[in-house]
Amino acid sequence: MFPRHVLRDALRIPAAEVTDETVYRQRRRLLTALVGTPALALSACSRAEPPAPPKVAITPAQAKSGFRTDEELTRYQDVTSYNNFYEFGTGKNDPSRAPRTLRTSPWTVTVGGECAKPGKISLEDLLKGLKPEERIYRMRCVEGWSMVIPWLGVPLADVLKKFEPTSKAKYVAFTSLADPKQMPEVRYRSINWPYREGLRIDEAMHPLTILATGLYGKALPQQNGAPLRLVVPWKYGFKGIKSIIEINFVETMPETAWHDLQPSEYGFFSNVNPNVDHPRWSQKTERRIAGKTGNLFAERIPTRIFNGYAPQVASLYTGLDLKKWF
Ligand SMILES: Nc1nc2c(c(=O)[nH]1)N[C@H]1C(S)=C(S)[C@@H](COP(=O)(O)O)O[C@H]1N2
Ligand SMILES: [Mo]
Repeated sequence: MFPRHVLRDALRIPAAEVTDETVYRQRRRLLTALVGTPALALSACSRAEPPAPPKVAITPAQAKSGFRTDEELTRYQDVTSYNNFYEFGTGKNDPSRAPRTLRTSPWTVTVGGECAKPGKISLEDLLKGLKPEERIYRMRCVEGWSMVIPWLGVPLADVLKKFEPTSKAKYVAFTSLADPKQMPEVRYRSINWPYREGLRIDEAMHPLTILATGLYGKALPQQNGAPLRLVVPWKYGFKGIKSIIEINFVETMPETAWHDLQPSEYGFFSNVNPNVDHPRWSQKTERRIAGKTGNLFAERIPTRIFNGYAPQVASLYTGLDLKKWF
């Protein structure tokens, strides 16, 4: 059962600023809290572990073929004004319109768990010796739109290796800042703050996975997750956790913000998959926001399995039932 203040906070979300989806989520959440839904409660509790991943080596050439795409880029103005960053509001335009209250310098990241060298480290030291590279990635949001974004970032693997993960590090858990003084929406319970995400260790170490520090050759704007966010191009956008302050190596599958909110709708893996519908909508097509028009009424194009990155990542999931482990 949710504490009373959670219900009150949930009800207080201004309707005008909330998408249908958010309203729906809140209602479901309240219903679950008030009457309890056995099916949801059950799936929330079942934390069975998926089969161990196959040991696969991705050749550098294979990986590199995914680092760029010739597809038309999404304009800077669209990448930076149509966002999901609930800490700054639940509307797509809220994060870009929010006052610049996030203090990104100094920025400290705490790294811990199953590793030989845990510690609290400044962003500068975290990135020391690593040169941000440009990666042009297709990005696909679970809500059905997609973008092509030139990120600046470093391979996550290079950062993680500095902390010497042990053999018990089967997953990596990430946590965002959740400071109501810097992030106005954190006062409301649209999400169980802090925002949390996770990857299996092989996904985290995959060469396509980056920690982004910029886009279009410039530092990340606040609304895109300054100063440091995750980018995993074969997964739905919500895996790309923003404004990261904590990284933990863990032995069991970590809880994630969206799974916590609605386990029947958001799985841990969240690989882009046109063959697995979201319970309330199809995932077969996407609206590509790109080019000069960048408009929201663009024609829908077919969504590809693993967002088109199957040559690079499909082997990570050999033997995994993608319908079960969505
Ligand atoms: N901390 C945090 N990270 C987040 C979110 C959020 O609300 N809070 N939204 C996620 C979702 S749903 C998407 S689609 C992407 C959007 O990233 P973009 O705004 O840079 O395109 O950020 C993800 N990372
Ligand atoms: Mo998303």
